[in-house]
Amino acid sequence: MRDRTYTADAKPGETVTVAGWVHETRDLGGIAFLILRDTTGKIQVKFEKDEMDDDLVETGLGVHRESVIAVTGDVAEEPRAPTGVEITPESLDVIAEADAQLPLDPSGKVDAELSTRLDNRTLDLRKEEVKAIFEIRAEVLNAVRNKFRELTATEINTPKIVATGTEGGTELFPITYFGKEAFMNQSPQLFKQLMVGSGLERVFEIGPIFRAEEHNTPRHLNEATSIDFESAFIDHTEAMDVCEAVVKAAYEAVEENCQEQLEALDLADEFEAPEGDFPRLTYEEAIQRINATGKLDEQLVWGDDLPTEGEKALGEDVGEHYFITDWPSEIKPFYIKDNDDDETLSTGFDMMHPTMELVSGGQREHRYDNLITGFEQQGLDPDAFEYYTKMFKYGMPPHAGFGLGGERLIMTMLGLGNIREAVLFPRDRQRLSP
Ligand code: AMO
Repeated sequence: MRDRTYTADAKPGETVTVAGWVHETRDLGGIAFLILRDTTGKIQVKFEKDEMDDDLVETGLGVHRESVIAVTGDVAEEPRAPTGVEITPESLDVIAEADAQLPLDPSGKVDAELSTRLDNRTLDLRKEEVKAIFEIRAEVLNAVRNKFRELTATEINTPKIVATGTEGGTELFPITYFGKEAFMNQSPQLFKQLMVGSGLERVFEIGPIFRAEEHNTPRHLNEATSIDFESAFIDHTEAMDVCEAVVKAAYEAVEENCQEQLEALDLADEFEAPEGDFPRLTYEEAIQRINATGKLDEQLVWGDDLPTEGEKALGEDVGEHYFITDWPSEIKPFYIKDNDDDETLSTGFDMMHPTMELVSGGQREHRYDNLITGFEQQGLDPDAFEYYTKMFKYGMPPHAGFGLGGERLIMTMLGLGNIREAVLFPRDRQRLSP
């Protein structure tokens, strides 16, 4: 529609054609109103029954809510209208009539279960506060991308159909690939590492990862968006600096560019970009602090992975984003380099929001022999990864990087109760469609 005007741009004194959805109609007798909604907002359309063509009034007031219509008419100031202006229609076209019964109420007056919302995402995203989440998500990804580019990283895209997994064998989704077994990739880990040895040196990727985890929890997805970074000639502490800069850039962009969306989510007053350096705790300090909270039934000992309740207790204690460093080597994956001074410690790190883990990263093992030993120690067959290991024989620089969970970043930023709220069409144990 070339001559369409967004409702937000309709100015008093103009004659415009607006197009969108029938948000509601209100018939007050001699006068009636229709509220038309588009992506920029809402506008009131006024029907003065005695002064207008009967057909026009009948069509305008008879059309079902959520139908798509176009209205042409004069715009006038009207302080009592929701946006201060209203249109007196000259013509009204019903472009796509909606059923009288809708599976959920986009005006938000009637609450719907999350599953009903996810089954009807089109209607769900007609709600301002739901649309706002995805506008913020787009802003976050844009800010992250800009920050990486500013840090001279090149955006890459790596295969999602692979021959081997990297993040634990039980979490792989097998598929059939021309009669051979293949898998959906769990992480671009090995590919991004291969690229630090290429002419690119420093790369990032924003793309899907697939995890066949059995958990059906509010913070796990079976298809998630991973924000990955990897760079040659940096160590894990420099990777942590980049990680911190990227997360801060995402918050700052939302604070600067998404006030309207934050208002729609009722977060405008409390939203704050993190300031100051994120504290860096060692794993040992972390377990001591968790134990000291007394919130766990059993005390944690060296070598334990941090249970969810432990992360929660520590997060409450720390109260801001923080890193956990110096993890025991034995609980970090084969590609993470051990500490040069103490090989029981790794260079792996996690970055945490007070409520959950957002990032894993570390310096990588770039020495061929150590890498092969690492595979064997984790019970993995190095031959299956030859495409990867052999490149370590042809000049692989020291390197480090991280993977940041995109949906967890948005979930924690907006205080969403369920990670599915941050995904248009989530994939979980029960949900494969839409
Ligand atoms: P890891 O497996 O810890 O590390 O994943 C990195 C981050 O990705 C997010 N994430 C998930 N989000 C939602 N649902 C899931 N099932 C899920 N799995 C992971 C989390 C997590 O912190 N290759 C390493 C990264 C690296 O070392 O560069 C990796 O994949 O926020």
